[in-house]
Amino acid sequence: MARKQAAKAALTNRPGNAGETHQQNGEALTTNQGVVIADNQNSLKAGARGPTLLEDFILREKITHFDHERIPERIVHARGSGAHGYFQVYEPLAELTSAGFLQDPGAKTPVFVRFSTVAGGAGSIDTARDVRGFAVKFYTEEGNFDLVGNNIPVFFIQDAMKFPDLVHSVKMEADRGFPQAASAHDTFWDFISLMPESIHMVMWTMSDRAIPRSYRMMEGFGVHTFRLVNAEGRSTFVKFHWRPTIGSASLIWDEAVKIAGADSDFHRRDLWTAIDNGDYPEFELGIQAFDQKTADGLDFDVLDPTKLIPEEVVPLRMIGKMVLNRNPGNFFAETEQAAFHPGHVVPGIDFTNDPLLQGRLFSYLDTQLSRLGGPNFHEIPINRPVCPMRNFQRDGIMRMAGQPGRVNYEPNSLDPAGPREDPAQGFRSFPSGEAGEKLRLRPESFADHYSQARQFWLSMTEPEKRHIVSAFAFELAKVETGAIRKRMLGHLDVVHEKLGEGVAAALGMVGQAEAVTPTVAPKTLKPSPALSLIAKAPETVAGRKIGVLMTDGTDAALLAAIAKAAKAEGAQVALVAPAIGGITAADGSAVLADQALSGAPSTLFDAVVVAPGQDGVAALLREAAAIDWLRDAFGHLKVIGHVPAAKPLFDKAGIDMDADAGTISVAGKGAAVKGFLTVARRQRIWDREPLLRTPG
Ligand code: HDE
Repeated sequence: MARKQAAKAALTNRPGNAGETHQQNGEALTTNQGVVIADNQNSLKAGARGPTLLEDFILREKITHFDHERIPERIVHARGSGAHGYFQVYEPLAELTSAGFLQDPGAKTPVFVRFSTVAGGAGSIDTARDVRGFAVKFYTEEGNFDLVGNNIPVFFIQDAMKFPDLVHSVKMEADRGFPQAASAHDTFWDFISLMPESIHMVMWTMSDRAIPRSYRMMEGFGVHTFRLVNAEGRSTFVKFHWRPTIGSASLIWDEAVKIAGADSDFHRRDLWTAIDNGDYPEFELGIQAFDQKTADGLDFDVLDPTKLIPEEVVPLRMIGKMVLNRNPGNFFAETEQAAFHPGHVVPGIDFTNDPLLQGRLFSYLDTQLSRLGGPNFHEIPINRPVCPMRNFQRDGIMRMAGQPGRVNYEPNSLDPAGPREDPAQGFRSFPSGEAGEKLRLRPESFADHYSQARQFWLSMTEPEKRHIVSAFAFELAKVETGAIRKRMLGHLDVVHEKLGEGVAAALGMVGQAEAVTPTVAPKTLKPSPALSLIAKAPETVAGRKIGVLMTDGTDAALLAAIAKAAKAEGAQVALVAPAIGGITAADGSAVLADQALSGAPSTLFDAVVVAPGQDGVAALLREAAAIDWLRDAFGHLKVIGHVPAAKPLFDKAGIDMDADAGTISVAGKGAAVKGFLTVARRQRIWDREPLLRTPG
């Protein structure tokens, strides 16, 4: 207390700052050694205009700490956003696994999740076309289990040996340092065009999956085949899946590009805001569990990470739910310092010989050493297990644990109470029989690179197919080297002639494909409807955001009706006005704006209402941002509610107020607003798309 008063006195009595009040009610500011700081504004100088003194230990401590504030960013997945929550299993899974956190439906296991993009740096945009990381750390009573997955169920390469090449090719080109967070450049497509095993994955990255609407609306996948092992030691193969309970949704490419400019933190902000509003993201955990016999019956190898098991072949069993209900208190301490590792498993979960997984088991521990500075990163609070952790590892850079005593080895007789191995409870690797020659070889069973790529194509709805064609055309149009484009067209012809033809036409390169002869001719597999996002999209506005454009003279009762109806369906509403100060509604009431038009283009919303007042609309006609607001909403296939007063704006934008099922009058308030929301549940008016853009 005395210290606090002294600090206050120091703050208010400083020469040159008389009368200023800095943090009157806070605790005293101190150095890292706990010394109270009297002046946090001025360095120590010899005379008012003299040189700064080297003895200013307060300045030097502060600046030195600042100079070292950054740690190396992750070489991949550098840009990410984290959230805390919990996981709860639906029913005991003892028949499949001995893992304790998968037994008790009454128990909540704390989790920390980090979603990420892969290619860009830590400060890059959120809406890049890219794979998203979906890493979950379960703090179980038996140790931490990390499920370090992606939002796409397959991967680019089959063997860890190729990972550095893949990543080098997709990152900024080495000489010029661009493009950032983009695969649309020569080195990436050069590599891909020479790696047929990557073709299946690029079908996914060119699909809508690679431009998710929100981290809350993405599926997640463990990718590799793992094992669950029960108490009797029986192993079952397993693929892990996450499913968002509000359904998956994606952006439209033009929208993603524009959002990148309007809000480069779009996904980070969305996740943060949803949790802040108590609108907690939820994901169900599903598994595909199968035995060796099923694995043997598949026409691909379950150890090959470029293949998936269609849900129609091995159905998904939902085993539990994850709820994300707390934002990090400090981004750096939690999200940045979180250290995930596929090798963090608990008894009852084990690996397979997937050669990509095997390589990852080495890589993640290694990367933490350089990123977090040494072998003690497990002591950082975000990484620390919640169960006891005791062993004879000692010392090293940044060791926190005191670890008193002379016994730091085992076996020992000097500390009978010290930690000992426990064969009954301890982790035991599944004793899979392994034998073979030492060799560097890709198994024959990994050789079919195109069948599942074709299956993916055939499983897509028409809009999704259009988007894939457009994405390939966009990316390849950015490739300067013609030979690479031609090689890629050859691969796409093998995937499916319609795909190859579509992309060639969009590029204006019909007939220029370089023929590719696959080692294994692709089979035409049965489509898997579960692979399409649009086909299984739930009709809902839950978790979505509705933007309402208002001006002076807007009907306040309409705004209230929209807010009420949206709330009832779990959607958020943002009121957008020409100025942040808000508007005077038709009834004379003042309505505050959530956002100003200049900073809130319609790309930030899932559905919109154009609700100007009779007089207010005139000002909008002079605002390019207002005209773009409407045009973009229409171009991005959104459902648009309107009032009669909006007519001049529609005319100026060249859009018919009765253009299609997605342009709806809300003038009737209650019932009309409900009608608007019912259509908005469809999320996009796909029929509009072919009228607005040709693939390419
Ligand atoms: Fe990663 N990966 N990866 N990866 N990965 C990293 O670890 C690596 C792979 C994934 O939010 C790094 O801590 C290799 C597949 C996620 O912190 C690094 C190989 C899948 C994250 C690394 C792969 C992933 C990473 C970078 C091929 C989906 C972000 C920093 C053998 C199943 C985790 C770090 C987070 C991060 C290596 C392939 C997912 C360098 C060598 C396949 C979600 O260690």
